[in-house]
Amino acid sequence: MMKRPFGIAVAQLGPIQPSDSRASAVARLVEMMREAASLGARMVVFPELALTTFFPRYWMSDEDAIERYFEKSMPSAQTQILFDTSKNLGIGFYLGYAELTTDGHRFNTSILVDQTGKIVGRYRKIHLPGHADHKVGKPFQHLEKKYFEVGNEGFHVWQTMDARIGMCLCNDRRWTETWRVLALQGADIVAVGYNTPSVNIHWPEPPHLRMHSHLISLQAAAYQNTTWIAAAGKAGLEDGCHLFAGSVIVSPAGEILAQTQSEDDEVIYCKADLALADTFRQHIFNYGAHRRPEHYRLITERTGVGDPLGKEPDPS
Ligand code: CDV
Repeated sequence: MMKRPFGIAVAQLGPIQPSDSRASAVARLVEMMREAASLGARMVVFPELALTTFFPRYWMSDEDAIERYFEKSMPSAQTQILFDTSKNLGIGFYLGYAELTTDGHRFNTSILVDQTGKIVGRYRKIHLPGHADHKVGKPFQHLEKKYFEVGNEGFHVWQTMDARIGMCLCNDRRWTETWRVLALQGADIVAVGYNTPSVNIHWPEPPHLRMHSHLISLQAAAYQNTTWIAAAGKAGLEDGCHLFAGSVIVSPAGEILAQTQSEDDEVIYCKADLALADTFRQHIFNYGAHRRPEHYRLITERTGVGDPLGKEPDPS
């Protein structure tokens, strides 16, 4: 089978403190984009909410306080340099940010930008974790259900940069359904940005299990869904709250081929052969030959165990 080489880079971010400016975050991203291009990458993947601190940890009721974390346009004056650099260097990118639409809706969003600096795809996060109420007494909050609406545009794959590239965001990576919907659109690569606190505020989960479930989710997803996965985290101590690192590039065999070593800004790179996914799709995971959707009806008929759609209480 003909090789389909594609240089993938993942740019992990170290912490962004609440007092850090957008300009300083963007400057860090631009520097990593330059490094990714010098390594030979066609695309660089940045984290979820990559322009600010992970603000869903804060209970805020003042609308102005909330809005300052959101982007009203993309590109914006402050992010334009990312698009210009992308075009100048001929490298595409994935970027996560908080989106405020012109009619006032708020989403946790990522965009896919091609090597000419043009936005070719947008994804609005569907599996929002956490809660909408103030959990008084917890060390921090996880208020994605308060600050964001559930994404309204579905999971998609875009034909761009000689590849089929899909997007999802953070918690989506833990859900089988995310990956299958992308796989059935023929995703060669799925980009995923994340911010994962090392502490679970709901139960005393050992930190090593947190990392284990992150990696095993990505490795199993890549293998079972015949895709390369490029996962970029924001890591380190943000305002006293620790986010784990573990940014990785995973092959369709489920192998981790590159992984960050630090909790800082760090670029990892892999020269992927997209044809490896084609090989799996022709044999063990020839979906057209082997899938039996007539036996999968419960997946779309039920939300939770045993109950019809929408009847499950939210345990968070
Ligand atoms: N930003 C996230 O979606 N974080 C979740 C946490 C809350 C578990 C994650 O799945 O990593």
